[in-house]
Amino acid sequence: MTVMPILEVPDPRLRVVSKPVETFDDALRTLVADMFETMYDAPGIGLAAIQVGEEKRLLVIDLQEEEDEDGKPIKDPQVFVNPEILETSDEVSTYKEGCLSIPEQFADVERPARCKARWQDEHGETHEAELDGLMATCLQHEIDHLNGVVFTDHLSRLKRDMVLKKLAKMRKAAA
Ligand code: K1U
Ligand code: ZN
Repeated sequence: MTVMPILEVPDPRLRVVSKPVETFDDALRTLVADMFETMYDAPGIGLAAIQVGEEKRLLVIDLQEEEDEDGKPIKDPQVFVNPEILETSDEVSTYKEGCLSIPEQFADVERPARCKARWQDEHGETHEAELDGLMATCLQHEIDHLNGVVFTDHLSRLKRDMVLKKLAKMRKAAA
C-alpha cells in the first residue's frame, strides 16, 4: 500500500467535477487501499479521490469513534463509490471542519444535520442509509470535493479570507 501526496489549495484539480466510477476491478480496490493508507497517515477522518489527483466519484471515511481497552482507536473503514445525497434535513448543525487540502485550518461550517444517502461499495453493491452526526457532516464535506467544492466556499468572504491568510502565513513560516 502507498501513501499518496495530497493536493492542496489552490491546486486547480481540486475544482474539477469528478466522473462516475463504472468499473469495479482490482485497480479500483488498490486505489481504495492506498487512499485509506494516505488518510490514516495524514491523519484524517475522510479523503476524496480527487484529493490524491484521481477524478473518480470515490471517497473513504473512518471516523474511528470507538476505542479498544488500551485506548487505541478501532478502525471502521467505509468506502463510498458514486455517492448521492437523496434527502437532507431542514435542521442544520455546525461543526468546526478541517480539510487535508487546507492544512491546519479549521472553521465553523453549517450543513444539514442529517441526510439520506445512496452509494456503492468497492465491489459495486448498492447501499442506502440515513446518516447523522459527524458521519453526515463528513460525507457532505467529501461529496463537496467530488463536485469541486472545498469547505471555505461555505464561509463568508471575511472568514474565507482569514483562513486563507492564516494558511499563507503558515506556509511562509514553514518555507
Ligand atoms: O476531506 C478531507 O480533507 C478530510 C477531512 C474530513 C473532515 C473533517 C472534519 C469535518 C468534515 C470533514 C479531515 O479529516 S481534516 C482532519 C481531521 O478532522 C482530523 C484529523 C485527525 C483526527 C481527527 C480529525
Ligand atoms: Zn476536505
